[in-house]
Amino acid sequence: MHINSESSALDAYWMPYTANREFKRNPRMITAAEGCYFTDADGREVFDGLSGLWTCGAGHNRPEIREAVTRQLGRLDYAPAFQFGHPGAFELAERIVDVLPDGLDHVFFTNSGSESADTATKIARAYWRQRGKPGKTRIIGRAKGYHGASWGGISFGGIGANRKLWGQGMEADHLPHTLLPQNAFSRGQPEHGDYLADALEDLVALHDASNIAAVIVEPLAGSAGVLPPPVGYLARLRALCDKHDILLIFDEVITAFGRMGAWTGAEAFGAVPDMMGMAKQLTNGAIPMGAVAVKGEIYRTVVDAGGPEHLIELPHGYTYSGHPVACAAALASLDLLHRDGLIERAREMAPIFENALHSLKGANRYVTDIRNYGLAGALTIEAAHGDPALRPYQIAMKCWAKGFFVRHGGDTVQLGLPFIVDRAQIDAVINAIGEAINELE
Ligand code: PXG
Repeated sequence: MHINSESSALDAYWMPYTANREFKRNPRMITAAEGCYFTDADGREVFDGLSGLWTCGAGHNRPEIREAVTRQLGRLDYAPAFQFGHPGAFELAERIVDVLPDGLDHVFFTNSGSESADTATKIARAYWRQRGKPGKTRIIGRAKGYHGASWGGISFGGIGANRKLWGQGMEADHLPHTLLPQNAFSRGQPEHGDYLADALEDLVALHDASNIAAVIVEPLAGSAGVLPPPVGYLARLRALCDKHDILLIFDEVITAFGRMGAWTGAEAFGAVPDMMGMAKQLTNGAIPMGAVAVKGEIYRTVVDAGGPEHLIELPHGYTYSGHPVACAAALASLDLLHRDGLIERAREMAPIFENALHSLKGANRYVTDIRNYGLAGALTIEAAHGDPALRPYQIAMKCWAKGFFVRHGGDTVQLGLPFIVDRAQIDAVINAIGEAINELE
């Protein structure tokens, strides 16, 4: 197959979340990866500034994960997920619980972040029904939230571009987002905006808490362009959910397993949800897998109300829930995070990254905001002729040409550095972004 010029060879594949026409005219084909670098079809090494898609913090092609996957495939390739088990899934659930805040002590496996968001919100409704409150069905998300591409995710998600094509979704409401102009260029958690959590009171006044099942938010909004929570915001949201008997779900698909310089966003920001969705870094991106952790009371309520013991308590799950090969990859990945101290490493590198990223303030035209936490960061770029997406796209393409993969999304350029990144690599990617911005028309 010719991958550079013969666009007809690229026609059949309808690529996800991709500008298909542009890509097929200008393919960026990745053929190998090692550590912090991709190799492209021309044999160039390209620095991976997003850890895959926030997935590969431990670096690419780690032999420990590769070997665990190979071993597992040689022993047990698949076991039916329903009504039968295999040891890896039970071990992994325990190992996940070990690194989560106290209380989140049961784990349901999915295959993606979207399925984790769907699963958590379905469990929320099941929980209230089994507690004798079947009216509590409404799910509240947040503007600029991203919870995946399923009907649930696009409904309680809050990114307009991901919603407008589809029309009617499921019922959902949205809290206001936390991107305040007075917080521009904050380092780490912004100072202003904890009061934005109080908008939940308005939704309770509108619908009554007897109709509300759960609030779902990302502790740090990722896809919308790295929005760390204002100081005190998540604690305030937690207190309001407690006050009104509403479950709080953290979507930690990007934030869990090290990106925040802590095991979870809950740990980093000091607020514990009732349920937590995970994916991405769980297997270091090597095999698709997601998970939802829930508090014991939620598990017990649903399971104890399940009727006779031979009946299924929660008629929910996926053929590949807890897939043996995914479990093997996740166990090996968790081993690596522990053994190599990669959570601490991410925490140590975070201030170095913060300084480098914020050096782009003022030095460059068009940069209207810079945000960061842990090893996640983003720049907001001024719109060109009313098109907010154009300059971020141009910056990302210029970076790619210079040998750096950075993410462009909406009016932002985003970075999610590998936990194994070093100072020189941080400086190099920041310099490339700075140059790219200065080269804009
Ligand atoms: N929740 C959150 C918080 C996410 O970030 C999903 C759910 C959906 O996960 P799946 O595995 O179903 O795609 C995500 C995914 C980006 C980017 O660059 C982010 C995601 C996916 C692709 C790109 O911001 N997040």
